[in-house]
Amino acid sequence: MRWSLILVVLAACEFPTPSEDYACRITTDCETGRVCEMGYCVIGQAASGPDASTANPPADGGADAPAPDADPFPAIAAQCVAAGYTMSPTAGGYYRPGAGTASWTNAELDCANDVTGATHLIVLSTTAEVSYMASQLGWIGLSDRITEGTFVTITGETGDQRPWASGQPDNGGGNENCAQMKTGGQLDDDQCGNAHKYVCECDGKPAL
Ligand SMILES: [Ca+2]
Ligand SMILES: [Ca+2]
Ligand SMILES: [Ca+2]
Repeated sequence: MRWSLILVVLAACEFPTPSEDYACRITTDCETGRVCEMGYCVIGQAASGPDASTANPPADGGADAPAPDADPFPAIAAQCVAAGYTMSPTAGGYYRPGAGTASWTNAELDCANDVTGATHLIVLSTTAEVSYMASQLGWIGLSDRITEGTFVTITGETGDQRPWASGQPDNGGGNENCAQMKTGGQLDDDQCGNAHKYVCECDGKPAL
């Protein structure tokens, strides 16, 4: 009795046999909305085939892929705004003053953490940025940490503005390798470990 009961239960649980209405050899044997799999029409769309592959050919590598000459900066700028940067119309870029003071290295780390590969201590590209930094004061992305006497920007940008104060840089005490903006809009090299205010810039250029 017990075994026959189990068999009845198993029979009840057996998967239903697809009716002959859904038998097929190829998908065209099936009605719209079904594809032929393992000899039966099952609900679904054909994943590939001559018609599917040529009906909507990718125009440029995919609908979501940007055009090769698309300017990526608007997207980067949006990330910087989300990270707390604001556009300065007079300075011509996106900036974020540091929340407090820090050593040059920690200031740069704070900036670089905002948007990977796009933010860093401000590099004075233009006189407009010099004027902006003169209103903020503190560390900028310029140092001679690598080679004494050779000041380079944190991004490798060249042709930048360097309004050194009279007599600067002087490598005072033999240990001044980081540039700061002082009152009056002039630069001084100072010990990198000193704590100063600072400004971060978002221009899409990575720190080297
Ligand atoms: Ca700049
Ligand atoms: Ca130096
Ligand atoms: Ca100095």
